[in-house]
Formats: sequence, C-alpha cells, structure tokens
Amino acid sequence: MTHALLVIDVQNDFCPGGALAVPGGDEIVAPINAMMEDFDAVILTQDWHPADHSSFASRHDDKNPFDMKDMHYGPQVLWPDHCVQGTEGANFHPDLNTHADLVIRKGFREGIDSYSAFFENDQTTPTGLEGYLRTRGITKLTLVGLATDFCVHFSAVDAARLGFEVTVRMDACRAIDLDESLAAAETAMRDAGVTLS
Ligand code: VGL
Ligand code: ZN
Repeated sequence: MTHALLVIDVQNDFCPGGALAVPGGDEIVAPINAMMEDFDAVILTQDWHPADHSSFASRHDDKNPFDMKDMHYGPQVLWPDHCVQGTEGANFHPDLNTHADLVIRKGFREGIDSYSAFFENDQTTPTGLEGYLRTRGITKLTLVGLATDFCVHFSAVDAARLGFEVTVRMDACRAIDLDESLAAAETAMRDAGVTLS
C-alpha cells in the first residue's frame, strides 16, 4: 500500500490578502507541512490560469464575481481574477514546504475550468494525475488544502470514483462557502465514499 498526501492549491491568492482569499487559508500551512513526513509521496496542485481565463467574471461584460454562467460544459461560478500563471498570487504560500514529488497544474486552458486535480470541469478531460498515481502504485490518498468546497471536494469525489481509498483531513482544509456549498460538498464527498476526518 502506497499512501500519498495530495495538497490542493495552497497558493497566495487563496490566502488572506489574496484575490480569492479563503478565510483562514493560511492557518493550514503549518499543519500540512507537519503531516508531509507521514506519507510515501507528497503531491501539490496549483491552480494555474491564463490571464484571460473564461472562469474570470472580468471576461464577461454582464457578470460580477460569484455570479453563475452556463458554459458549454455546464454551469460555472465566475471568480475574481486569480492564480494567473507566473504571478505572485499563483505562487505557493511562502511557508508551504514545496519539496514535493510532483506539482500538477490545472485550469490552464482558457475555455474550461478545472476544480478537480483529476478531470477538468467537463468531467472527462484528464489532467494526467490518475496515470501518475497508478504507475507509482499509489492506492491511498489523503487530501488537504483549499478550498474544501471546490477543488478539494471535486478532487476527492473523482479520486473515490476512480477507486482510490480517500480521506479528507477537514482540519487541514478551509472553505469558501458560497450558498451552503460547504454542506453540499460534505454530503457529496460522503456519498462518494470519501472518509472525512
Ligand atoms: C478554486 C475557485 C476557483 C479552489 C480554484 O482551489 O478551490 N476555487 N479556482
Ligand atoms: Zn481557479
């Protein structure tokens, strides 16, 4: 059994002072660093958007941040501009231990968002992470990071559907919580067979 820690999007823009700050986002950095030595592999994800990404409300004349928009792949929340490739906001939190085995970037295609570390928001375009995990013999995943109700949620559900044994350490996650999205995410993760601890 090979057990990996999957650290989701612990980036400046999701921490206090960032463009899409998650309340308490920086509080999880030290606990995540402390957990790393307990795992066989550590994988970081990085939200990594082009400056004109279609998930940005600024791209749509009639929209504000946190409005919804029907995209060709389904409904999408529109966000403040965040995690633009190569910017300080896209960098990992400066205190995060980045001595990881792999960094996987997602959301890099202009026309589609990717909450999950496994599939883009069309739920079919793979990021390549599944193949990496399988070829390394990783069967067990523990997820931590930001945000609980978006990228952690979708990554955990996809991982469970792919047959990995998945735990989310809720104490090492923080949520955006739009319109009860945290409660909905907890239900969806439990229904998918994810252990919340
Ligand atoms: C995320 C909204 C937009 C996340 C990323 O990491 O949860 N949320 N992009
Ligand atoms: Zn994003």
